[in-house]
Amino acid sequence: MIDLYTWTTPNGRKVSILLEELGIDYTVHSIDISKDQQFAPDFLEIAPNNRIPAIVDRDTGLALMESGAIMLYLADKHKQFQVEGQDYWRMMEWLMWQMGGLGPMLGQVHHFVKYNQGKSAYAEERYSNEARRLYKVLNKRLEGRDFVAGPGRGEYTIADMSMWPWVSRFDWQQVDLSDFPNVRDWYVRIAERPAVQRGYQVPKYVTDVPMP
Ligand SMILES: N[C@@H](CCC(=O)N[C@@H](CS)C(=O)NCC(=O)O)C(=O)O
Repeated sequence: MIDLYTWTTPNGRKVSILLEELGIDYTVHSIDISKDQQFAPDFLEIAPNNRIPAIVDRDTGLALMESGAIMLYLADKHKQFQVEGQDYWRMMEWLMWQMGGLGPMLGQVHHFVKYNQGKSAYAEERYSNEARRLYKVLNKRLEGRDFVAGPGRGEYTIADMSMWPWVSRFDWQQVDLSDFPNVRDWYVRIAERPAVQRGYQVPKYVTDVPMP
């Protein structure tokens, strides 16, 4: 049994989507980051960086923070949604690309373009340009592929699951997915999965899954 500590954000949804895809039992604990619940001492015991998501694996007692580490742990434990050999490292490469690039940069777009528009033209331009550059890179990777890693046209892995919730906020980013047709097709392919539809609504319903 997994305890999932999460909120209605892209980093949280990565893990709830994976847990739904795995079809395993888990208990959801809401950490409302708008009410500073991420700073509660009992949560800090599990997640010392005061950010969601975090998990506790009750089978082993292991507590983990950082969505990338959590996804790697769960995929390895259940031997699913990962690929093997050299493809494993390609999957890791794109997972790390998301952790260090796509997620943090789109997060800045949300701050400066959605929530604080007009405060800094420099930041709006910088992060919007960077977002478009990253979308272009992903679009190129998905040329002739269904998923970012794996043999042939690729297999659905945790690398895709890590990126998808960030792309789901394309309207916040003022990104028109028709400018990136391979990303749009990939996004819709994943959005239509029942587990993704369920995982998106954890820990509570906010909106339907956005469709381009
Ligand atoms: N690198 C971390 C980032 C986690 C993160 O930034 N979480 C945000 C929500 S998406 C958060 O908890 N923010 C709380 C805060 O800023 O205090 C991960 O991938 O898990």
